[in-house]
Amino acid sequence: MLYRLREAGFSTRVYEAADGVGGTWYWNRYPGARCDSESIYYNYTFSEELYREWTWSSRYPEQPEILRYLNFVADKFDLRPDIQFETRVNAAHYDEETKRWQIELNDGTSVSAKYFITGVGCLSASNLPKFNGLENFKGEWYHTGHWPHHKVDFTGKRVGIIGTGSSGVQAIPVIAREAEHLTVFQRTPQYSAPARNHPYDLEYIKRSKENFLEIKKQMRESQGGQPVEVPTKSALEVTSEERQQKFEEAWQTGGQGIFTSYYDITVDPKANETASEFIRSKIGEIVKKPEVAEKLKPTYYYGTKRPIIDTDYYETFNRDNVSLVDVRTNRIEEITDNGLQTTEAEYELDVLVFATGFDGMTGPLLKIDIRGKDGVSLKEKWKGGEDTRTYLGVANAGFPNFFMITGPESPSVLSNMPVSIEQHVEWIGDCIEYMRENNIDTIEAKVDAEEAWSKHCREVAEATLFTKTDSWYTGANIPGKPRRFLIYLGGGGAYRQKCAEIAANGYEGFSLEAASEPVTG
Ligand code: N01
Repeated sequence: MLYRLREAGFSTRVYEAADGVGGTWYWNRYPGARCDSESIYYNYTFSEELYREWTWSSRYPEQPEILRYLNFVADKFDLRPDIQFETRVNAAHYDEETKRWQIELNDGTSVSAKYFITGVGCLSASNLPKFNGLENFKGEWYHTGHWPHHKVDFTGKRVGIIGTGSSGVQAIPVIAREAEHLTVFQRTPQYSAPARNHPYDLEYIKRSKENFLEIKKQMRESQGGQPVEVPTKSALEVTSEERQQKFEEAWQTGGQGIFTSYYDITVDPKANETASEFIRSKIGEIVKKPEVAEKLKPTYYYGTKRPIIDTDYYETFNRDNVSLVDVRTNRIEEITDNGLQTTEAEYELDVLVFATGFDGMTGPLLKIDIRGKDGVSLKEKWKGGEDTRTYLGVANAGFPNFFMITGPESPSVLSNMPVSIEQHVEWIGDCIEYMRENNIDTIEAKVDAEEAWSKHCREVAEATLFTKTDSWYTGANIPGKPRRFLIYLGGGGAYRQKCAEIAANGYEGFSLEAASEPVTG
């Protein structure tokens, strides 16, 4: 966004809480962290030169490599001089008199800006559940989403980990190899498929660079931001042999192939059960102790929590130094001086890892006191999350000249994030340029357009199984958080087209107010 606006001649300043670039890939340094989109599609595409200059080592690179990439981008485009690091935005208030945003920073200073854009991500507000007694724990404890910069040494230590989402599933095999003993505290078992990560061969990389424009086009037009074959068949219209073979191929290839095998996996309970049962049967084959395998078998609709890909996750439970505790039945009562007490036993621990996720979607935005017209905060407008509504996931009625990159009700986390980020960046950049060219002072979503978009999002989501599962997608992971499904499921390609049409129609659904004087940056 900085690059896009700076290139267009706008004076732009970025505020960043960390002391470096990278966002998710800056904070999530836990062992085993890696991306689950194929790396050749996990890129910016605004610069072909950038695409050609960077070479990924493998299919699913690890966090340090992705962070290196983001630093490479920041250096290549000389972004750092316009980024103020180690600075949090505490508040942003719209001043109706001046038609400007007053932005309060945690260093006590404030700045005034014509446009206020958030790039706070969907998963940056970490969730540390309130367990009694954590303050008394004598060992070390860490959250995967705020991992320290130094290496955490698990050698010879008794480690406990709470949480078996994507972060836990990635961290568990790596920690298990180092720790004296690892106890996994699992509340909900997870479906996971092998990643089968492998180094890329040079020919494959060469071809992808040569086909940059075609790959870019496919990413942008696709449903999920990656050129994946769109399934045309129902899981229920094929024979069980054919289905089994398809699932088996996906399992052997590794990655998200089961999720994208049939079009009705996340829509029809019976179709879903075929994929769910396939993964459960794999767990039964891999995990040697039947009682452990049973505990690891999920029952929710596969894919309605983020589908996970792993390296040796289920295999890890065959190790002698790993044990699994089901905290759904054997509840965590408190953290003690020496470990963790459940209703049935106390577990002595030297290190406790919280892989307990995030207050997703609205959490990062609501951490900032954002106030639009009449001093109304985003929190008030969204009724604390009971009535979160946006226009296209990018704008809000009552909040002029405020844009959210990958905000609630856009495709965001159910797409390949770099593609969705770029789409918003381009759209917002184009919009601000349009305003300058047409001497428009303010742009604001109309209430009825917002209502219609929000309703459409809900209708699309309600037609799927996503809303039937407790997950961070629905907000169910945060005690007391109102349940809302805030991801647009109509597909990234179709969404891009819709946004483009709205812009082409003179920003349909927005109120545009002409400026009395020429608009500058
Ligand atoms: O968080 P999660 P995450 N007591 O919310 C458990 C992205 N990501 O950090 O399922 C006990 O998925 C909770 O249990 P339950 C990706 O989008 C991507 O792992 O709520 N347990 C669950 O097991 C992902 O979806 C990658 O019953 C408690 C776990 O903690 C998103 O980030 C890698 C608890 C939290 O799982 C979040 O993933 C990592 C409690 N009080 C993350 N509270 C890639 O591969 C929570 N839990 C790119």
